[in-house]
Amino acid sequence: MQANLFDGDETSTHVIKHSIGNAQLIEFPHLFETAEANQMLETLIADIPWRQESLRIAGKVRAIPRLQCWMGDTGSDYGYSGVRLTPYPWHNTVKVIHDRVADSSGSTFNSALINFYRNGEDSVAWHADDEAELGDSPVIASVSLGAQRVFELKQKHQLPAKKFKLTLRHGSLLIMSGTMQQHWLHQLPKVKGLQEPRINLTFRNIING
Ligand SMILES: O=C(O)CCC(=O)C(=O)O
Ligand SMILES: [Mn+2]
Repeated sequence: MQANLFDGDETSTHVIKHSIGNAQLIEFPHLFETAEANQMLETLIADIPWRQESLRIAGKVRAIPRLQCWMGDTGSDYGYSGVRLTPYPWHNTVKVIHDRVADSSGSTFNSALINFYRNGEDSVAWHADDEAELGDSPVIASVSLGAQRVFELKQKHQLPAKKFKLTLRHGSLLIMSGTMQQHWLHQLPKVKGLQEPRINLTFRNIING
C-alpha cells in the first residue's frame, strides 16, 4: 500500500493545488519523466532558433538576460514594449509538449513563449503576464526543463505584499489561472554559481491574434 502511494506521487497525474489568496496555482511536478525531459531539453537547446531580444530602458538599449523564441499558430502575433513578434511555426517537440499540457490542463494554447536560461546569470524580472492580447484572466501553462530554479510571486496591490515561492523542477508543469496576473507579479531570480541551463515554455492563448 505504501509503495503504491509513493509510486502514485511519481506519475504525471500527481497534482498539487496551491491556494494563494485570490489566485490559483496548479502544479504537476512530474508531467514528464526524467529520461523524456532530458531528451526534450537536449533537442530544444539544439533546434530552437534562439534570439537575443533587447529592451529600451530609460533611453538605453539593454539585452535581456535570457534567449527567447516565440512559437505558435499563424496569426498569433504578440506585442510588447512596441515590439511586434510573429511566431515561428510549431517545432515537433514543442507540439508534443503542448499536447501533453492540453491533456493535463484541459485548455489548448495557440502560442508559446520559450525562454532559454543559459546558466544562473540568466533570469526574468518581476512582471505579470497581463498583456491585452491574453485577456482578463488568462490560463498560462509553464513547463520547466533542466536546472531547478526558484519561482517567486508577490502581490501587486497589497501592503505589505504577501510573497510565495516554489521550486520548478525538471519535467514539471505549473498552471497560473484565475485572477493571478491581475493581482500578482512573478520573477525568476539569478542564482550565483549555477552552470546548468534551463528551458521554460509558457503556453498562452492570444485572443484576436
Ligand atoms: O521561466 C519561468 O519560469 C517564467 C517565465 C515567465 O514568467 C515568462 O516568460 O513570462
Ligand atoms: Mn511571466
